[in-house]
Amino acid sequence: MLYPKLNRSRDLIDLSGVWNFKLDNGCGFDEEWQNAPLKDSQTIAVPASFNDQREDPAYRTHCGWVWYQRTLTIPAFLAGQRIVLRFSAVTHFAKVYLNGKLLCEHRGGFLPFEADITDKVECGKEVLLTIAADNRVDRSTLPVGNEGGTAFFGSDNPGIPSVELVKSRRAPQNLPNFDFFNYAGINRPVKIYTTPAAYIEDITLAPNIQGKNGMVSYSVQTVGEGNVHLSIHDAEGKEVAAADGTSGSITISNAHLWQPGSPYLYTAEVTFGQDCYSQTFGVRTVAVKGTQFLINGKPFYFKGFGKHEDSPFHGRGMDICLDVKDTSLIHWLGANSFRTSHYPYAEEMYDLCDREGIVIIDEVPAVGLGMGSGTDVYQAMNIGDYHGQVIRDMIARDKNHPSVVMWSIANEPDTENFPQSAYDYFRPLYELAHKCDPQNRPVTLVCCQNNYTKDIVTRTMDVVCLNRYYGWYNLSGDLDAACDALNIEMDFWEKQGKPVMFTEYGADAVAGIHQTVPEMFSEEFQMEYYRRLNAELDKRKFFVGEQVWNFADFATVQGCMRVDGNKKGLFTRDRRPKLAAHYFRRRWHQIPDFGYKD
Ligand code: E8X
Repeated sequence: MLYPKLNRSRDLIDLSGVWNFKLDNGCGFDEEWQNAPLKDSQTIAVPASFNDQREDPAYRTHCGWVWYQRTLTIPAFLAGQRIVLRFSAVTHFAKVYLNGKLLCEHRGGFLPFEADITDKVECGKEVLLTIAADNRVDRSTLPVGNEGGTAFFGSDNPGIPSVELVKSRRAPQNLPNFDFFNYAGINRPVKIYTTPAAYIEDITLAPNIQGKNGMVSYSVQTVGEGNVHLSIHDAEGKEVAAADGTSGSITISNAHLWQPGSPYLYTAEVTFGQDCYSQTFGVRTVAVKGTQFLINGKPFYFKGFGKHEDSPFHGRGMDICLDVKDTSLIHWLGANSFRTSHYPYAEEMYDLCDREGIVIIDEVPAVGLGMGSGTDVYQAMNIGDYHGQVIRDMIARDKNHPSVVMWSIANEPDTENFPQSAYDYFRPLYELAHKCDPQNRPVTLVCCQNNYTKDIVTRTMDVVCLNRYYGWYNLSGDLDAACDALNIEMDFWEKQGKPVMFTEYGADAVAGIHQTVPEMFSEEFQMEYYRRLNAELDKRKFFVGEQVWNFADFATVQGCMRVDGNKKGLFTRDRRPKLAAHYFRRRWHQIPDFGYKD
């Protein structure tokens, strides 16, 4: 799916701004709020989560539909063009109305969707655009919500009569089975773009390297009549190759390779009839060989984090200034990568990482797939087809980014309690990800701290990605025991013959808590935790990466184990460095991107 762009053949209208907004009290659809201006509405900023924009507690606790509305007029001079309304993300379910008529619906809060409105609007005449968004998470959504139980890190002890009775009769609540605040609404931009009647629908570019040359196989999906021409330009704008036809292969002589730390982007200028579109790409290869993760044939070492799209006021809303700031901090730290935990991020962040030479592990919102040791979540939830659709859509959106080097098809699913059921669920999804990716990148699943001897899924992935908390959630505070336990597990993984990396390890540190003798929640303990564990991991040749949890402190559900959110950040939520950030800055500037474990 192409990112909407303004160019000589396409117009672009950004609908960001202040819209009208209203929480649904349960009457919205019965009263058909889409048919007329919202009564008693409030102002709301788009794009951004709605949750932090007002002092009304209901904005934080609301469970159900919210309504957004604005008017717009497509300029009369655009008559004759194809007109498309595009949402980069509406969380978690959207119904879109034009002048009260249902235009489209979309399930899923982290990927774009669009609708051709050419025949639905009259250029030059005002239309009423209404979006109903549902913020509920439950057993039918990704991410997964609990139903009638407790939220992640909930504190309810089952069986207390008064608690059980009240839980059965209190107002419906979102009970996320995940450790981040359920920010929702129109979190990413809403745009209108135009194309000529005959247009370019999609472009796929799959690079390879032969000797000094780049070999780029391409395909261009089009609608209508016309001929396709491709012109490849280098970073200086000079044409270096060209081709005709909807698909084929192009050779770029003496290609500049894209690689972490030294990104180089080419641009494929595609024309088709009156339409044109420019798609950047990088010449690079990604592969797993033995226990190595290779980029351009060289063994890469991941230095980085799990992140979140999370900031005060915007919530999970796109904050392009913060994205630029975060890439600056990634370079400041000497890091080279992050995982889009636990959902695909805004497209703009991937473009930024393409330009900044930062590597991405791209993750679907499959988080919370677990219901304890007594329930086979894969039997209890009928979500496999939808899970596969989300994998397809994420790859379709992000396939051309050189920064994306691996797909993660889930975070911390239950792979321990019903191992065969887990394997039967994930094997087809693993194969689907490989099949959908024109570049056939490695595929992984991020494994929760578990009985790794029972888990028969994690070891089948191309890279073993582990979230481990020895010294925090296990053997809490005892770093000698933590190192001992870590080494026992690493001995197990050494026999698997796969590359192994940490996609999470960490400790909460409340900024400002300092101790001469490091204990949990102090900045000194967080730094000592990493210092001790990294010393053990450095001894393992098959260990190919350290992604800490988390880049920055972030908002979570309320819970007895969260003090104003999750404090495992190297930075505070407003990006102030803790001691551990300075530790990693020293460490990571000494560790090369390639060959660290040679
Ligand atoms: C944590 C992280 C959480 O924020 C992340 O989204 C997923 C969790 C650690 C494993 N991984 O809690 O900080 C939780 C183990 C359960 C005891």
